[in-house]
Formats: sequence, C-alpha cells, structure tokens
Amino acid sequence: MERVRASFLENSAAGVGREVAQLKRFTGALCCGLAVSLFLTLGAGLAAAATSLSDEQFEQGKFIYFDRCSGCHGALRKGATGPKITADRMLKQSLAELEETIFDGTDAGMPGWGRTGELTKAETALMAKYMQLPAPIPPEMGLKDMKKTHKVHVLVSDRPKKPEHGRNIDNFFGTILRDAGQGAIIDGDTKELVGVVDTGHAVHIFRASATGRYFYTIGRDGKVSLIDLYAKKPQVVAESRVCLDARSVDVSKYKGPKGDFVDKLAVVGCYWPPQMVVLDGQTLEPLKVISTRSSTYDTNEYHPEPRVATIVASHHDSEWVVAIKETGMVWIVDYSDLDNLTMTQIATERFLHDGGFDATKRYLLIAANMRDQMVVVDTKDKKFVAKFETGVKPHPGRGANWVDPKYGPVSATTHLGEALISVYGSDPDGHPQHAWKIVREAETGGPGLFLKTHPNSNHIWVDSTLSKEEGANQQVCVFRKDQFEEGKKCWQATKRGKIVHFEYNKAGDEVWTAVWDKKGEIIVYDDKTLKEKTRIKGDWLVTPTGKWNVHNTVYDVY
Ligand code: DHE
Repeated sequence: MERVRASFLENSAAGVGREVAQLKRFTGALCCGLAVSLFLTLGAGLAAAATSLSDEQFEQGKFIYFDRCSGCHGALRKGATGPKITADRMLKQSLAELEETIFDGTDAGMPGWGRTGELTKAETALMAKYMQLPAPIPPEMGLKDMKKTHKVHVLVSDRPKKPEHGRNIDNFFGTILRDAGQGAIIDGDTKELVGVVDTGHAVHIFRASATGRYFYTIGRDGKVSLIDLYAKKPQVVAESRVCLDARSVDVSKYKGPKGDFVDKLAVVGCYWPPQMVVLDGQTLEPLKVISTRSSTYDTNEYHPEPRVATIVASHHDSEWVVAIKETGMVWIVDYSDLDNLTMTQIATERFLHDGGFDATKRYLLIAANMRDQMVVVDTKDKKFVAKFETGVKPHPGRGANWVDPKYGPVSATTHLGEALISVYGSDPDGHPQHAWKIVREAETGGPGLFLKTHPNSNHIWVDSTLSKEEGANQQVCVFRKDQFEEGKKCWQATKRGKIVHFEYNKAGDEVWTAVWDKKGEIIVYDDKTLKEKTRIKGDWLVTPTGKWNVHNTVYDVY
C-alpha cells in the first residue's frame, strides 16, 4: 500500500504537463461523444502502481464510483450527504466489511447497491478494493474547454415565433429517463408522448424557462441541453458541457428596473470542478465561470471541493440563490451585471443539499442533511433566518407548502434516514409563534426522497423510495391537509421497481409518479379520489424518475 500512496503523490505532483494531457484526452472524448470516459481516463498511473487492481479493474472502479458514489461522497471522497471515505479511513475496515456495506447499504440511507441489483458480487468486491486506493483527482474545466463543446443546433432566428402545434405547453411534463440519458416530453392533457430527446449521462433534473417555452436539462456529466417546446416535435436546439459532474440548472426570471432577463440567462451548478457557470439562456454559450472553492462557514477552513447543490431563481430580483454544499454557505448572486458581479454570502449549515421556496417565495428552505437540519434564508433581506432539527437526513426535494387548519402556512420535508414527514411553520409574519418550529410529525411508508402538494389540493404525496422493507419502496402515502395524521392512506402502487417523486398537473387535480424500473411506468392519480386514472407505458419509458410540469416549475408551485 505504501507503494500505492507514494505513486499517488507523484501523480498529483506531476504538474501541468500531465493535467494538460488528461484534459486533451478528455476533450477528445467529448468530441467523440464519449461523455463519461474522462473519469475512466484519469489516474491510469495510479492504477498501474496498485497491486490489487489491474488497470482495467481500476478504470471500472472509477466509472462505478462516478456513476453511483461520488454524488454523495464527493469526487475527492471527503464526504457530504454520505460520510468521508478517503483511502486512509477505508483501510481501517476489512474488505469483507466494505463489501457488506456496499452490497447491503446502511440504515443511514445509503442504498444497498448489490441488494437493489445495481452491482454484482464481483463488482462489489472490486469496489471494496477500489475504496482502499486513493481517489484520483479529476481535471479542471475552463471556459475555453466548455466552448469546444458548445453547439447551437437551431439558430435563435430560425426558431418558430409561435408553437408549431396545438398542444397545451403549460401542461407539458418533462420526465427523466435516467439510464437512457434521455428526457421525454409528455402532453399532460392527453397523456401522449410528444417526443424523446437525447440529453446528458444519467440526466438529473429539468427546469423550465421563465416563459415556459424551453426546458433545460442537466446531465450528471455536466451537459446542459435546451429543449424547444414550440417546435412541432420537441427538440434540443442547443447544448454545452460545462462541468464534469453536475446536478443543478436554473434560469433567469427577473424583469424590472435592472433589465429584462426573462429567458436570457441560465446557470449550471457543478459538482466537479467546484464551480457555477452562467450561460446565454437562448444559445447555451458559456459566459462566465464562478469558482466555489472557499472556506467552510464555521471553522473557516479551505475546502477544495465545495459543490453546488440546489439553485433557485428569485421571482422578485435579478438573483439566483445558490447552495454551496460543503462550506454551508448560501450565495445570492446578482446576474444583472456579470462583469461587476455582486453576491451576498450567507453562513448557514453544512452540508446543504436540496430545497425550495415557501409559499410566498421569499424564504428558501434547504436541507443540511448531514446535520439533520433545515435551514431558512430570507432571499428578500438577504440574510440567515433560522435552522432547526427535523429527523435523520431531511430531503424535501423542492418541498411542500400548504395552510394547516391549526398552525397556518406550513412547509414540510421527508427524510432519507427514517420514515418521517416533519411539518414546520413557515409564516413568520402571520404566525410567528410557529415559524421554523416543528408543528407536526407523522410516520411515512419508509425512508424516502420526495413529497409534493399543490395549492388546489387537499393532499400531500410522499414516497418511501429508500425503504429496505419488502414492498415498502413500492408504496405511495398520502396525508390530508385538513386531517393530517388521521387522514393518512398508504398503498402499494407497483409490484416491480420503486416509486419515486411526484408532480401535479397545472390544475392541481392530478398527480403523476414514476415506477423507477428498467421498464418503467408513470402512474397518474386523480388527486381528489386517490384513484388511479391511467398508466403511461412504452418502450421509451426507461428508468423514469423525476418529472416536472411546465407551469408548476415556472412558478415554483409545490
Ligand atoms: Fe437528486 C434534485 C443531488 C441522487 C432525483 N438532486 C437534486 C438536487 C441536488 C441533487 C443537488 C437539487 C437540484 C436543484 O434544485 O437545483 N441527487 C443528488 C445527489 O448528489 C444524489 C444524492 C446522488 C447522485 O449520485 O446523484 C442524487 N437524485 C438522485 C437519485 O438517485 C434520484 C432519486 C433519481 C435520478 O434520476 O437520479 C434523484 N434529484 C432528483 C430529483 C430532483 C433532484 C427528481 C428534483 C426534485 C424536484 O422536485 O425538483
């Protein structure tokens, strides 16, 4: 092992020459469309020195790590949503112990990759060994490299001035087809497939432009795609790759004294390199890179990999609110003058992950899930408001806002680590005694990922995707706003795959959820009766996960 460590240091110190060579290989791979291969080409020197893994096995380990592990543990394995798993720590455990964790997962929310069928026994054994080797350091990515990946497939001047079809774009749903690296656009009125488009590797989320004309998607490989919904068949009209690993994208929504930014800019939050990138909203030309490398909010220690977690676009100012995971800072970035950029950096809590607005769209509520807390930031006065404990690893997605008959306006989260929905007051003006305090708690069907509601609905829908109990991750649970605990109903919605994520239609009288499976389905429920209305099926529905209604995404309705 000493030999391995020594050669790793040489590898890191090899300097600019090697990095440039790696970057060339990386950009070459991009041109060929081999998106994720950059992680496969890194650290070859290290692998050669390792006695326990061949070059080929090491490359396989890197790919699996990027695909399944780095999102929670970080490219440098310093930990965030998942704990720190650097090689020195992993060497304190036996290979058998590591294999067990990787195969079966943990009670703290780590999926059992073997149990769920994602990794074979042989792959699990390989990953146990891989984890005892030092993490290879991925290359940087600057504007010049991004620009090489930038493509405009349809010039702005050649795009239709009005929709080329008679469908109701406002009620379109963008759906992730995760393992296909594709996105499906479904007509929410007719439930017909409007089109499938190629996006990035293991594409993660959709966001709608401020007018709702475009959908933006971000792939885990950092590829951002712009989908024009005016076209007869939705098509990718522009794309760029601005990171090597990413999870978030949003748009500019502001129009006012500082200018008209409606559909003008987009922003991508990268995991690696740790940075955010501003792009032209119509062409996806990368315009500006803002590094997030900085110090932690509490100990003021430099962190080499502060990743961008959730981003929301302000509705009342020319600002993006950006959560910086590892430092626990929330940045409010004013995009109205990119050459003289201003931002407010707000100290909150580590490690920030996902979140959304309260019903007034003034407060941003974000999970600091490794500290079991929710954090509240005032986006109007630009300051920290509160943080409070909920349960084990809160995970709200965008969250859910409604008016509780006893406590007034409230918001809520589910949890990765336990079967719990926590409800907290979110109206500091009208109900200050309940604001940012837990007012209700109830058991869900199991540890889960998402919940959702709509102002026109009496229900809150909750998944239990991470449950390990037989059939529990195939359940849907629904709570009532008027009779919270007493009105709870849970049922098994599928006999295969997992149930994940909910989205309402524009009217708020239908709920869509995904059966996350190789041969997936979308189940559509009548929100009033909770009866199944239909199942959307098709060969194209490969591993559906998140889904977003255009109207609800534009206006942050949840
Ligand atoms: Fe997500 C949102 C990160 C795994 C489905 N996910 C987010 C956001 C972040 C994030 C930072 C907030 C984006 C924003 O608001 O701008 N997700 C991560 C990870 O790091 C993690 C834990 C591990 C990984 O390797 O990626 C991860 N996420 C998943 C999944 O496995 C999910 C369930 C399925 C999938 O398709 O990958 C998944 N994440 C989602 C969804 C949202 C999301 C559906 C948006 C929720 C919404 O309602 O808008």
